[in-house]
Amino acid sequence: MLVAEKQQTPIMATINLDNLKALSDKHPKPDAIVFSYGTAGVRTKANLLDSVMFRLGILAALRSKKLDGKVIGCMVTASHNPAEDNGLKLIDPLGEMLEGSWETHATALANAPSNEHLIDYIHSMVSSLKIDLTKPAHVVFARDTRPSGEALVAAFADGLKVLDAKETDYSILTTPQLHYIVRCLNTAGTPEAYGEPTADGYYQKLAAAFKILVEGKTKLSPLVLDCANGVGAPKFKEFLPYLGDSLAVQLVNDDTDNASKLNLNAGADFVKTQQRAPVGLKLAPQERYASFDGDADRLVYYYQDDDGTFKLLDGDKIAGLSAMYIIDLVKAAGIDSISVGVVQTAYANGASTQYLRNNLNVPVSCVPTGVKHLHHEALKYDVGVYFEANGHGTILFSPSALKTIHSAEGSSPAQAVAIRSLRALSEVINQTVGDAFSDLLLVETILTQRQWTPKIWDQAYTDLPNRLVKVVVKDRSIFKTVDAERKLVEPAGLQEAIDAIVLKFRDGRSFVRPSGTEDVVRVYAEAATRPETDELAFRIGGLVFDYNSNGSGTRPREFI
Ligand code: NG1
Ligand code: ZN
Repeated sequence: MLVAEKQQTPIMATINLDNLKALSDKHPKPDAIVFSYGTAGVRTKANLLDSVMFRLGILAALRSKKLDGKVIGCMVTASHNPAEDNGLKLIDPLGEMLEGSWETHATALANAPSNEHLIDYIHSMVSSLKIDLTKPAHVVFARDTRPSGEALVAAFADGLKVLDAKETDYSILTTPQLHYIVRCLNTAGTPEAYGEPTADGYYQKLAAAFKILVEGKTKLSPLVLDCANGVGAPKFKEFLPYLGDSLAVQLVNDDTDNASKLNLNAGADFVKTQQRAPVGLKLAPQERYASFDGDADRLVYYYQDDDGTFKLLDGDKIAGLSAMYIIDLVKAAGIDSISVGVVQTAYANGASTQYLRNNLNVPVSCVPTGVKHLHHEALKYDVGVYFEANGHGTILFSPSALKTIHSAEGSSPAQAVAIRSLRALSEVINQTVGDAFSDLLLVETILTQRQWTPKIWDQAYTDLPNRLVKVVVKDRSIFKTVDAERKLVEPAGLQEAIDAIVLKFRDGRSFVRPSGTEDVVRVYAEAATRPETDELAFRIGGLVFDYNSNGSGTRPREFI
C-alpha cells in the first residue's frame, strides 16, 4: 500500500499533505510523457514543464534540508534550444551541477503518476536519505529571457511552499551568474568566500581582475559579439560600464523583446554546427567575432580569412590558447611545479588533441559528454582546463594551486608580474561552471597580452574537417557506449560496421552516441578533407538510420 494512503507517518509529520495535494493539483503531470533529468537537467517544450517545475521545487527544498540549510539553486533555461523550449537545472552549494544520485530522484519525482505516488516517493527519500524535515531550506532561482520562464518559476515556487523553504528570486540572469551567486551565498564569511552574491558583485569581481590583466597593454580593435538574442545581451550591457574603456565590444543580435528570435540563426550553437556567421553579421577580414548561446554559458570565436573563408575558433581552440598561456605564465612566475591538464570529450577535434599532447606536452583526458564529467576530471589537476568543442568550459584552480599562487612572491619584477596575472586570472575565470562572459575576458586577455589577431591564434593547429549530424531513430536507448562514448557495444555489430567504413578514410574518425538532451542519435565524423568528411558522416549516419529508423526521420544526407 502507498504510504500516502495510510495515516500521516511521524517521518512526514512536518509536511501538510493536504496542502501538498492541493498545490500538486494545480500542477498536474501530463499523461504519457516520461521526463528525464539528464546532462542538462530537464529540457523539453515549455508547455509540458509545469508539473516538473513544481515537483523539482520540492526536491530542491529537500536537498537544501539534507545539506543543513545550504542554499540550492535552480536555473530556468533551455540554453541554445529554440525559444518555445525551456528547462531547469538544479545547482549544488558550491555552484556545481546537482549530485548524480539526486538526478535519479529528480527523474522519479518528475514521473510520479499521481499525488499518492509523489507523496510516497518523497517519503522514501526522507526515510532512506535520513532528511530531517525540521531543518531550514533556502532555494534561489533565476531564468533566462524566455517568455515561458515567469510561469515556470511560479510553479517551482509552489513546490518550495510544500516544505516552507525560504526562496530568493533573482529574476533574469545568465546561467553562470546564478551558479556564481549560489557559491557566494554558501561560502560567505568563510575563508573560501567567493564574492558578493549579486550581479553587481559578479561584474565588479570580473571587471577588476580583467583590468589588472590588460593594464598597460595596447587595446585591440573592438570585438563584435553576437548575443543569440538571449539573456547575454541585457546582462552584457549591464556589465559594460564596469569594464569601462578596458574592452571595446559591439553587441549584435541583442533583441530580447522579440522572443522568437532567440537562438534563431544566431548564437554559439548555430555558428558551431553550421560553421558560418550568424544572421545579421557581415564579416570583415581579420576582425574578431564571438557568439554566446542563449543562456551565456557557451562561447565561440570566429573570423574571415583574406580569401573569404569562414574560420571557427571553437571550444577546442579556446582550450589550446588557454593551456598555452597558463603554461607560459606558470613558467614565467617561477612556479612551474603547478601541473596543468586539459580535459576534452570525443567531440574534440583530433588536431587539437595532437597539438595539446605534442606541442604543449600537456596531459589530455577524454571523458563522456556532459560538463559534470569534464568538471570532475579537471579537479584532478592543479590547473584543469576543460572545454567542450561547442564552447562550454572553464579552468579550475585547485586549492593548493591557489595557495601557491597567492603565497609566491617572485624573485624578479618579471616573476612578480606573472604571479599578479595568475592571481587575476583565477578571479576572472568562473570556478563554478563554464561562463561565456568569463571566457570572453580570458580570451581577450590573452589576445591583448600577445597582441594577436584571430589568425595568429588560429595558427596553433589546423582543424581536421569535421561534421556532426543528427539521426532520428525509433529508440535511442538501444545505443550503448563505452570508452568515453567513443565505441558502441549495442546494438551488436554496429560498431564493427562503423569501423569497417572509417578504415577507408584518410585520418578518418567517427563515433555514434545517443544525445542526452534531444531525441536523436549524434554522429560525429572527421577526415582529411571536407568532401571525405561529409561522405564519412553521410555513410555512418545512413548506417545508423538503416539500423534503427522509425521511418519518420530524415536520412542524414539532408543534414550535410
Ligand atoms: P547531447 O545532446 O547529450 O549531445 C549537448 C552537447 C553537450 C552538452 C549538452 C548540454 C554536443 C555534441 N553535445 O549534449 O556537449 O553541452 O548538450 O547542453 O555539443
Ligand atoms: Zn547554454
